[in-house]
Amino acid sequence: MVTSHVAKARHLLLASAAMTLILGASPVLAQDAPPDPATALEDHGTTPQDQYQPSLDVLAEQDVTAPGAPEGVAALTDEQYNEANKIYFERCAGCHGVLRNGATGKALTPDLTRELGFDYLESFITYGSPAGMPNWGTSGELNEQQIANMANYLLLDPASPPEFGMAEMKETWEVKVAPEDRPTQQMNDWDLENIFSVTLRDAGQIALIDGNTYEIKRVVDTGYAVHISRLSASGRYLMVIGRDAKVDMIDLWMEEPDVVATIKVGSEARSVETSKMEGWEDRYAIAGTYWPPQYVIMDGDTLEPLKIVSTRGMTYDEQEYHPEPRVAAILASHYRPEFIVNIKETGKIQLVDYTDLKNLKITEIETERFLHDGGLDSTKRYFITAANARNKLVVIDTKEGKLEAITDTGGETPHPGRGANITHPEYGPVWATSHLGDDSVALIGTDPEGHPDQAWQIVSSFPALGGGSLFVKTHPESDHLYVDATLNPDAAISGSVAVFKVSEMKAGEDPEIITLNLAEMAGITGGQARAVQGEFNKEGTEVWFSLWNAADQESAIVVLDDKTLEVKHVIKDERLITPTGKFNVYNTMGDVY
Ligand code: DHE
Repeated sequence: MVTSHVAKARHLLLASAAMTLILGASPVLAQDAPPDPATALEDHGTTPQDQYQPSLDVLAEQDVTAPGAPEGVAALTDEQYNEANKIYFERCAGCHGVLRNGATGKALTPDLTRELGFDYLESFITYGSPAGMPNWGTSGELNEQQIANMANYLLLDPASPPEFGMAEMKETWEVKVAPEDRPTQQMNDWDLENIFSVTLRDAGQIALIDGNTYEIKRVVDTGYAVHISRLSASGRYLMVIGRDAKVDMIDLWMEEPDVVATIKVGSEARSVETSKMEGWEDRYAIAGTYWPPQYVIMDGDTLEPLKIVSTRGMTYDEQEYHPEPRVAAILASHYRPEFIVNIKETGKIQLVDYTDLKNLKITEIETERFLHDGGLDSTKRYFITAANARNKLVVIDTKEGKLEAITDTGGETPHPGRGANITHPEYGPVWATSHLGDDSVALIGTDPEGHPDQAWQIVSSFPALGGGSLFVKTHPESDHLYVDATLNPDAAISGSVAVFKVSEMKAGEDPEIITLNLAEMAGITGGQARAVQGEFNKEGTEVWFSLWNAADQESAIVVLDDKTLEVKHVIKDERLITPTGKFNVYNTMGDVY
């Protein structure tokens, strides 16, 4: 039951797979054809998914000593090595790995790079390759001297960033207000369940905004390039994680909600979550890191680190050792006292039973490589997550604790965020994802009992505004599915969202797109304000979008009436620097999406 749009996307996928084969894109750089300067720019101008690779900015700032140079390789001074190292972590490590062992990109260890030699590396960095390597030189992003320095750097041994064990964590751990000194009831008059925690990315802060009055109640300092917020099951504690792996726990019951405990759990991180199983509410928090590759379970009242688990190990398929499998999304199960942990490069999902940390039980499920983000279906029983570089959705039954399905989305690089649960008039309950690499939205059936023929099948795929989409959103009370196109290079598209009427969706037909140019509607003229990540208020009557502009340009949050699709309010404030993610307390604590 796949529409023609999926067939088209499949055709494109096959074509690109064939091209990859011809060019010999394997995990080893040596098998790539040398770049042809004449076609370089045309073939591989940077795509939205190329842009969306992790930038390990925190590791980039660490000072390292240049390693010795073997015979035939020029030595670099500490200054040159650090300059190259910074570029490597900011721009290359996301694909090629911290230790240069390869991830979605190829391995760049010295045994391979020395075979290729300086000239080859220099031209590869300059022109890139159609297999996905950006053209750093011809795009003007790096100058000749920087490229020569990078080619030389790749011939030397990789810098190995420090580990981060219990001693290092404890050194950074601080309980600012002990549990016994905290309020025993809510001390402010905020409507806590309708507060939005808004990421102010480049400011390293979050804004707490009242969902009823749109007032910025408070701005709280958090970690560097702050990433996401999650709520404890009771809704009292807000956990915020920065890319520097700093977790801040904010007590929303205080007269002036503020950080009551903080800890740094590594050098680079993206995810934090709390225990949500009945009887275990607010007991534990967990944070996963990109570096070192591990996760840590912490006390839910104080963030005291209790148990660190390394994710280093074998890939699920080839069963080869991977030294740095990053931790991507983490969710709390509502069916079992478990955390669901996506381990990216090895393609494994771990169900971590937190009832007995001394005798820790982990169910490890083989799935697919490059697991990234995902969310629960409307019953909260199934976890659906994207193995994004493999164009797949993986479905886990969190009640039975096992793999349910792996399905190709028919699009390129699915990126659902938490996804969106809608009830399709013909297919019943389905979950939606959009894609970074093309304009398609895919709906997967999620109702094995009511609609067994459609369960875990892509029942429909239709176009939205364009590639570069990051998030889809809906609410149980809404008849709309919203799809952004944040990383689309065209400003008219990246500033807009597509809206689809759920009740009018029909099998075999592309639904009508309603396009809302939010940047225009909010009156933002400077820069390129990108519409990103819709989030509903508690009642499901309004949807909020960030208009994410450069730090020195005006940004805003636009509030739409979900029924009329008209602007209800625009929040503009000089404190709203680079607003991105928004997390409504009620929806986030209950996984409502
Ligand atoms: Fe995110 C979720 C990783 C860049 C905004 N992002 C996630 C999750 C992961 C992740 C693993 C899932 C967390 C979870 O559910 O536990 N993000 C990464 C990256 O590796 C990447 C691609 C590059 C990097 O260097 O960090 C990246 N992310 C971004 C951005 O540039 C975004 C758009 C803006 C920002 O603030 O950084 C961004 N990511 C978000 C948001 C979520 C998220 C808003 C949570 C969505 C939700 O609805 O829950």
